[in-house]
Amino acid sequence: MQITSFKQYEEDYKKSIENPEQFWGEVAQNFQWKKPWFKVLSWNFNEPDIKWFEGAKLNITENCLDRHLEKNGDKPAIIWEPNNPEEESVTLTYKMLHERVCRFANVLKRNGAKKGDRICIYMPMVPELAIAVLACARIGAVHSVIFGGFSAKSIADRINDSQCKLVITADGAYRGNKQIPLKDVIDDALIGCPTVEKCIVLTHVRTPVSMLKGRDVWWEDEVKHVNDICEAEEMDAEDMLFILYTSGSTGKPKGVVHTCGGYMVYAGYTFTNVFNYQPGEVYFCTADIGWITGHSYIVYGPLSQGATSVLFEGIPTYPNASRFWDIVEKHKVNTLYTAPTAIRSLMSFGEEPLQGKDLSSIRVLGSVGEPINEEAWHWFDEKIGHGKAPIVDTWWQTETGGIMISPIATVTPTKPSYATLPLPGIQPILVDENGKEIEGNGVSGNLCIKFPWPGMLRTTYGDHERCKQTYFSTYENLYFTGDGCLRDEDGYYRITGRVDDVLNVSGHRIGTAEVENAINMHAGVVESAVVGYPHDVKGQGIYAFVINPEMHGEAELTKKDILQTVTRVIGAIAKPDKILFVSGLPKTRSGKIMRRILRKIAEGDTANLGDTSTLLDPGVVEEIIAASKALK
Ligand code: 7RM
Repeated sequence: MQITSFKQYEEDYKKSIENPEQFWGEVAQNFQWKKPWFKVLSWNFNEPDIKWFEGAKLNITENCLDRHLEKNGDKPAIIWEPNNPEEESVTLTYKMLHERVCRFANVLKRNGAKKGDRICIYMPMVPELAIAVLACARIGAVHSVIFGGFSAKSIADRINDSQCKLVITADGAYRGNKQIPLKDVIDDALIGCPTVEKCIVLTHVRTPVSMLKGRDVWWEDEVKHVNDICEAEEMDAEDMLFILYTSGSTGKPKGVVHTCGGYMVYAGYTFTNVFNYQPGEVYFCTADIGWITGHSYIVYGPLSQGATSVLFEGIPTYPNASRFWDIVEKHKVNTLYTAPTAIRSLMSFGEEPLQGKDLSSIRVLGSVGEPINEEAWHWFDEKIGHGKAPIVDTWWQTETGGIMISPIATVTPTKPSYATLPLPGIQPILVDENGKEIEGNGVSGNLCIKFPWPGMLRTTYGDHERCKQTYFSTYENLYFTGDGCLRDEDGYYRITGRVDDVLNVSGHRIGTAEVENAINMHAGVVESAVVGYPHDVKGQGIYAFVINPEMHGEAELTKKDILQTVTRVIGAIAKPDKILFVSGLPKTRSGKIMRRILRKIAEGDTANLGDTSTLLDPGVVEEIIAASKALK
């Protein structure tokens, strides 16, 4: 199933469009099924109702573990690199990982988990996180991984939305020179989570934690009570595999649902092709498993292909800005898959951190999460790839399950800042505001997908209508991505960024409405409006316009109070970079905030505000401009 020439890409692409069922049926033969499907695809984008590999039975962990044991049991599956470089790294072979997943799966059963139950995972980037994820899949429980940067309130909202029965966490996490008290945060969250019966706690930093009798148990104790034999639960191709919460343009994050069969096929197929993975190579994706990139391209994609996946606990700048390069040298990394924000941050340290580092193992480079600017692309290409490693700029989303538009390493000619061409099976189209298709090349519009692919979301948990409204109602019969895009003269795609009220801050997806709601929860705040602005390292920064709140002490203190509130309500990742106190917001006569104007002001482009004649009080704009210029 690996594409090795551009001609083959073109042929496969053509075939995937002319006969999608045959194409994906053949791809799916490369996986292990307990029972075959009777229909490859049935679909309806209006409902939406999408089924892939109907009737088929499988367990994704048999594809990620069992099937590799005979030939590759002693091959490394996961290489764990700890936060502290002085500590030993840990290698888990496929045999070891299989054993630990089975054992922990039995722990889950022992604690009352069954097929279909939802389990929340809130853990540091340690091997046990991958083990917990796979153990859920082993018994057919649905995992909902929550990134370690989210607050207790965010966790509680997610746990309650999907009614999780179990939580898996650790005492704490290391992040650079900081420690995060994960169990404390979970304890706060669980005060408001009546569905949670048990909490399994891994010892990692060994900080003191409260352990509630009857609810909390230690991971290390539990694994002593069970053996390591656990037959994989037989799952229907369309049974739920996991839920992953993601931000949209409305206030509340949505639980994106992925199912077993299609997701497995898509994650595995895209992994092996996009990165041109070769047996024996070491692959390093720097994402966190708390995001979709970690799900698909640290855990399921690589392991389904028998690859060696590096799992890194720390951050790019700890103990210094050489860390990634030290890891590359130490583990002889062949593929490095990271985010533009990390590249830009490391660029800012200059070349000194690269001195003496052996990066000669690198064969393929990847970028994900946000548009990559040309400067960062060239730096990555020259300084890291030494002009010899193709860069795959991979465009995709939590909702798409896997990479959609991207070069295929060693096959597709690349172009700086272009995601280039759709992968086989993907039918992108550009539309105008009215949903009319924009044909031809040298055009731009809103990016939609007009045909299903196996890895696409099936619903949003507990609210199918919301899935329909968000993705399938903007344009009839199309999946709407929320991204703007241009297609150049060569038919190459370049993603230009979100066209809705979703921000991309350091590759993290954050809804402006979510941040506004959090700010508005601060006592004394009446109203606020949040927009994004260009930020050198983060891609986008968060700019909050807040109507003069009641102050206690200096304005600067009140700003800090507001940041604290946002940290409590969402998490530190959603803290505004700039807060401007204003006496009013630019509103239309019907009371709608004109974000377009605020965006211009946040960008510092106040000369071209466009039409302001529909504003209720145009005077307020002058005041905001003056105040914004005074803000550093
Ligand atoms: C994988 C991931 C999705 C949003 C998406 C885009 C942006 C992601 C790229 C990109 C330009 C890329 N999932 N995005 N990859 N923009 N080029 N290669 O990031 O659900 O967290 O975010 O991220 O706006 O809609 S996500």
